[in-house]
Amino acid sequence: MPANLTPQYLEAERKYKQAKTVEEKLSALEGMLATIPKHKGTEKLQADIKTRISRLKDQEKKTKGGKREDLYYIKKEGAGQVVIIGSPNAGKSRLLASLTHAKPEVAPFPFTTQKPLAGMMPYENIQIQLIDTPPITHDFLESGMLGLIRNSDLVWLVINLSLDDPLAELEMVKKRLEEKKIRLCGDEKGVALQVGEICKKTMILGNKNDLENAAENWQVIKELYSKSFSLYSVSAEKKQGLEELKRETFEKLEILRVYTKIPGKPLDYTDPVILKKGQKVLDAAFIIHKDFAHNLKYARIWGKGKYEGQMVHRDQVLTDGDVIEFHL
Ligand SMILES: Nc1nc2c(ncn2[C@@H]2O[C@H](COP(=O)(O)OP(=O)(O)OP(=O)(O)O)[C@@H](O)[C@H]2O)c(=O)[nH]1
Ligand SMILES: [Mg+2]
Repeated sequence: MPANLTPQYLEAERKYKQAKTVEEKLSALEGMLATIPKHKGTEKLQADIKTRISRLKDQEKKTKGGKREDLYYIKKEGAGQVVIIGSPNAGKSRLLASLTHAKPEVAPFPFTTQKPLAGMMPYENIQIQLIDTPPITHDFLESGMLGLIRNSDLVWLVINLSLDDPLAELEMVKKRLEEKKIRLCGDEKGVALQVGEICKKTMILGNKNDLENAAENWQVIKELYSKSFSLYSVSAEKKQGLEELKRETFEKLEILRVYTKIPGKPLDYTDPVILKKGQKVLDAAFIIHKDFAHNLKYARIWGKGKYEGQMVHRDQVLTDGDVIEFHL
């Protein structure tokens, strides 16, 4: 039977032939495996690729002693950390490039991204950290991805709406993570989890909404998922829907921005203290300095639903935009 190899496969094979490092070779082989037509005529070739992958992985372990995992530890910066995940070619890297100053490689073939890359997305007067990642497929899920996702504050699951069956990709990614005890959760309360399983707050992004098929595919995904998840249709390329995406991401992160004022000193609106919804006056004082918190007598607050300069206790719950003046 003829193999009928696709241009995507041939492109991945070309990358493999040019690859110099183990990392590049592995990534190219994963690309070949993801794009090879799956039928009897290619079975031998598929097995051969899998063998080469496992040999290279062994070699990598021996020479690096697991260092690859370290690439996946990214220190949190800014007001929250969002990990961008999805299947190959979904537009994850384009999204990072459109929303931050980072310069990821973007290309029309799968497995372009080989390791995570962070960028800072400005939103009003704060910055939110976005992390672009290598793709997830049936055969490929870097182990470092699991820690990265677990440790993040929010996940964007990016789906390529121009595919014939984007729903299958969405479900594949969810399932692959569920096998590793990470449940991508939407807005539903009280999700029943398995022992050891964690729930990670997720927004589903239908990308490439500028292309054909997108509207129809989006309708199908909406019908099935809009009850349980927050869904956003965007075009990373044409920069459509990105403002709303930023606003909703801020909401999902459940962040509070408060401005602290020291009596007699001017107020600075450019550098808010970042807290989580539900946090109190005392938590804001702690962030400034622990001595501040210990010596705090009371505070005055300006903000929504309060009198101007209202006197409050240390356990007063804060609202986004509050100004606090500490009295020690
Ligand atoms: N028309 C259109 N093309 C897009 C859009 N977003 C990304 N692309 C194109 O889709 C291709 C893949 O984009 P990438 O950002 O590299 O995809 P990725 O998800 O990072 O892919 P991997 O790194 O392989 O996982 C590129 O040719 C992009 O220019 C979009 O919103 N609309
Ligand atoms: Mg990429």
